[in-house]
Amino acid sequence: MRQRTQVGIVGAGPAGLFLSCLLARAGIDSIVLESRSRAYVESRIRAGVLEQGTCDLLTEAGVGVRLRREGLLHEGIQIRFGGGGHRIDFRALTGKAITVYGQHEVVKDLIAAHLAEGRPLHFEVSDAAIEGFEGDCPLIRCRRGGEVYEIACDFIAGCDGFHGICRPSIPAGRLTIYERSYPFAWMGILAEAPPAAAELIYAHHERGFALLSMRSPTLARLYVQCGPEDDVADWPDARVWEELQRRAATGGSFRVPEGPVLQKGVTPMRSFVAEPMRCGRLFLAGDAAHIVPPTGAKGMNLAIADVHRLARALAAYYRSGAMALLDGYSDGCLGRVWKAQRFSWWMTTMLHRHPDDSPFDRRRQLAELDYLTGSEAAMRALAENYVGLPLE
Ligand code: RFL
Ligand code: PHB
Repeated sequence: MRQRTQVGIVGAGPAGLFLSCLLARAGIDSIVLESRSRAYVESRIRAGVLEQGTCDLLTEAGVGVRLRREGLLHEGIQIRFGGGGHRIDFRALTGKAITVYGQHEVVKDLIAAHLAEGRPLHFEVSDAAIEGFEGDCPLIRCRRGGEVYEIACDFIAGCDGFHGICRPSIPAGRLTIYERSYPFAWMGILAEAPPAAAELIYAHHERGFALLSMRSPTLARLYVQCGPEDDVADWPDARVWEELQRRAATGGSFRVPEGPVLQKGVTPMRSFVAEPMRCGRLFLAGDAAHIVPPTGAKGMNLAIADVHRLARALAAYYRSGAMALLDGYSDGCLGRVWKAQRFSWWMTTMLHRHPDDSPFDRRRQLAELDYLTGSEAAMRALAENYVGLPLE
């Protein structure tokens, strides 16, 4: 079967789904192709922190109703080290806040709106491949229910994440890759337990980093720094709880509330940028173009900012034929991407234990945490990045 659309979108993560939503608002047709099942993408536990700007964009597009009702508004975070906690007050320092709302809930809301509006979205496609994007006839080819399915389009949006097929389809030599890996990873659990505190706690400890987050008043999302090669088998539940308790301990009676572990997984830590985020009529957005370590909570927010810019550029093109915004897409996105890269790298290096650190590095790291939590200027710099830099 062969169909035509204006924008063919590969990937139904936050980037692909929100792009389709914004394009529909501008009267532009799209078809979204996803390799996984609907159930899989709706239950994939990932990000949890939405910048205020991200919430505003989702709300303006009409997909923020449940987010406004069920999302948890947080006006600060706590940085914990040396057994003491230090609150960073986002509201006082920036006038803004963040919302804790699971990425899979955003995905559910976007899919529900998509299907309710009758827009095409195909799950469980296989063997997706793209061609023709360097000329005028981009084509996406895949298999759907065993049949060959082709989509001819004006533009392809590569929203297929870090392991997708769009970025690798760009001919060799066109992209410059900037990359850094880290000598640690995160062991993350979702537990049926109340959150440890009203706000997120980022804990730096001799034994490694720990993060106490949440999804709801009855679901905790918790992470501990682990080795880069560690596997869930290395981390029985009891070991995860023990490390959480030790790393988050204060001098007082603080305990992380424990409960049944519903999900467990390892998140590798990587910084990655592919430049430019475009090749002819193929535009990359979100994790397909860049990855940040999760310590700054920026990945999904960047994906949303990218497609906001892309949708605006495509709308200008379909209104008047103007290419200027499409031509400026990559540079426009990369300014924000690199600032988020810097912030995520900084949060990561400041808060984790680095296996090769010298005693000098160690003292400098503790001095940095001490300076951060004692200086209003330094706390404001963290806060304004964490709540999200202005979209334009
Ligand atoms: P996604 O979400 O990976 O979606 C890509 C989609 O493309 C599909 N796909 C294909 N479809 C068709 N054909 C193919 N050949 C395909 N190949 C892939 C995939 O199945 C998938 O559905 O990318 P997108 O949309 O760019 O969104 C990016 C975000 O998912 C990511 O940046 C965040 O999850 C990162 N992240 C966080 N971001 C935040 O903003 N705040 C956070 O608090 C935060 N915490 C996190 C995170 C990521 C984590 N993990 C697990 C990596 C915490 C963790 C633990
Ligand atoms: C999460 O709740 O999953 C979460 C929160 C903050 C981060 C990363 C992940 O920096």
